[in-house]
Formats: sequence, C-alpha cells, structure tokens
Amino acid sequence: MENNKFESQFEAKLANNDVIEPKDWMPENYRKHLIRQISQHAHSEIVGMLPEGNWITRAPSLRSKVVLLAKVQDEGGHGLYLYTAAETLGVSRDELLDNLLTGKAKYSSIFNYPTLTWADMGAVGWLVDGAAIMNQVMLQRTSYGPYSRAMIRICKEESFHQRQGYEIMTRMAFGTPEQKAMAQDALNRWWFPSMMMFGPPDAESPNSENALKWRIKRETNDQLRQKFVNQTVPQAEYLGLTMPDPNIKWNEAKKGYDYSDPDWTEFKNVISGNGPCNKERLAARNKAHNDGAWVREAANAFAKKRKEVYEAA
Ligand code: BYC
Repeated sequence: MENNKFESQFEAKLANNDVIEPKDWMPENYRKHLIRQISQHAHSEIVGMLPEGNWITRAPSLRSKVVLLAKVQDEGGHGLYLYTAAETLGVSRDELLDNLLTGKAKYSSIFNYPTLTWADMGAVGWLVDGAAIMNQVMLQRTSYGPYSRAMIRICKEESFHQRQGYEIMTRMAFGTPEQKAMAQDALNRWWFPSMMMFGPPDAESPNSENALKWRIKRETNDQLRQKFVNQTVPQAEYLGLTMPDPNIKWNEAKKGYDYSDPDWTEFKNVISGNGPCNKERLAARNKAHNDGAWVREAANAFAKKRKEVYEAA
C-alpha cells in the first residue's frame, strides 16, 4: 500500500517533467537501469581518452597539441562527474571500476577502433563527438537530477570537442591532395562505427522501452541516428568529401537522408569483446589503474592523517 503511494508520486513527477533526486523513492529497476547506463557512459569517457591520447605526443603543432590535451583532460573530467552521479544511486566507485577492469562492464563500441593517422583526430572529433552530442543533448533533460546536471556541463565541453575535430578536417580537406586523401580515409573508416554509437535498431533495443517510459532517454536510437546523418552529410559536402555509403540520398517525403545500416554483426562482435582494440584498451586501463595505486594510497594516508589531526584538535 505504502509502496503504491510512493510509486504514484514517482509517476506523477515523471508526468510533470520533474527530476528525481537521490533521496526520492524510485523503483528498483529504474535505479538499476540508471546505474547501468551512467556507469557505461563513465567508462566510455575514460576509455575514450586512449585512442586520442595516442596522438598527443605526435600532434603536428604546439597549438594542436594543447587543444588535444585539453580535450582528453575534459574526457577524464566527464568520467569523474558520471561516476559521481552513479555513486548517488548507492553503488561504489570501486565496484564500478572493478567491472570495467575485469571486462564485465560495457563501454562504447567506438573506442575499440584504432586511430591510425592524425586525420583520425579530426574524424573522431567531428563524427564521434558529433554523435555523442546528438545523443547527449537529450540527456540534459533526463529524469534523474544528478545525471541531468552532469550532462549540462558535459554537452558544453563536447561542443568544443566537435569543433576541434571539424577544424582538423577542414584544414586537411582543403590542404594538399595527400592531406585530403587522409581525411577521406579517416571518414571512410569512422563513418559506420560512429553510426553504431546510437545502439541497435529500435526493434532490437531491449532497454529502450523502459528508458523512454521513465524519461531517461527522450528519443530512440533510430531517431537520433537519423538526425546524425541529416546533420553530417551537408558537413561532408562542405569539406568536399564523399560519404562512404552509396545509399545516402535525400528523401523529401521523410525530410531526411536515406542511408545503409552499419554491419550489426560487427557491432555485436565489438560489444562482446572481440573488436580490433578491445584487449589493448582493457590492458591499458588496467596498467594505468595499477600504476596509479601509489597515488590512491598516498591520498588515503593523507585523508586518514588529516582526520586524526582534526579529531585530536
Ligand atoms: N557500444 O537496449 P539498447 C563518449 C549495448 S560517447 C557499446 O539500445 P540503451 C565520448 C547496451 O548497453 C559514448 N554497447 O541500450 C565521446 C545494451 O547492453 P546491456 C558514450 C552498446 O542503453 C567522445 C545493448 O547494447 N555515450 O563517451 O537503451 C570522446 C542493447 O542496447 C552500444 C553514452 O554512453 C554501443 N554503441 O542504449 C570521449 C550515452 N549501444 O547494457 C567519450 C549514454 C548499445 O543491456 N548512453 N549498447 O548489456 C545511452 O544513451 C545509451 O546507453 C545507448 C544505448 C544509446 C548507448
């Protein structure tokens, strides 16, 4: 009876577009759904630092190095806000990190592809951050308060990241023929993996129904994928690059572009641990975690000492 009352209050808040806060009553499945999505998102930010971190020491100018460095640091910050948001749901950071490091947790499929040339820094910023923003703008209005607030800041920074990538693409596409060919090659390799970032087609997305019902997501995987295609095709045209999908064609009736689906078998392979870089990414995260053990020990020792001094005073 009591639970019913709380449940109606929860439903009323959702219907009213109010946010749910950590101390509010929430259904157990809503809590679990959020922990799953927010922690996967946090892991994606942290693993997402690796493909770009790969190019910091090889950036072609001091300016491009500083900008890339700032972008990669932002992603570390995004991971931090998101882990903190997940912790408000009663899960510990240690448990979440353990799930990532042991390969139990998912993170975005996109970060299991290699960054082979400097043009990939352009394509990642343009397409990967472009897809991320397309998905994340709606998450600023997600129903869980701490996630929504984290997303507001993240989206501001992601817009800068997208511009950083598009600037690199512009310089290369309007540069020498060799640079233009590198930009085209990067677009060819990153297009379909970026389309996979939105998740499986709606008909095969087991989590979408609850996510939409609870206003965690406000648009479906396919709706966002379509918006991303509509936004990106004119940008590629401006760059004078060819979209690597011969089926991309304006469809007046739907006021959007038709396009080919990515290879969903490849997607399933990548998210089950068998993408081109899955093993390398997990090994790099584990190494960074182990190498950082002394920092955690020092911070804990300092906190303990400070508490003793405070209590003795
Ligand atoms: N990669 O029922 P579905 C970023 C999984 S951007 C891996 O549709 P949902 C960044 C899904 O988890 C990237 N796994 O799920 C950008 C589910 O498996 P489980 C991160 C994927 O949750 C630039 C199963 O497939 N962004 O961080 O309704 C630089 C069925 O899917 C993927 C976010 O995380 C994928 N692409 O929709 C640095 C945004 N797609 O959990 C960093 C927040 C699906 O049932 N997340 N799966 O075992 C979301 O909006 C949603 O979670 C998704 C998936 C759209 C990703």
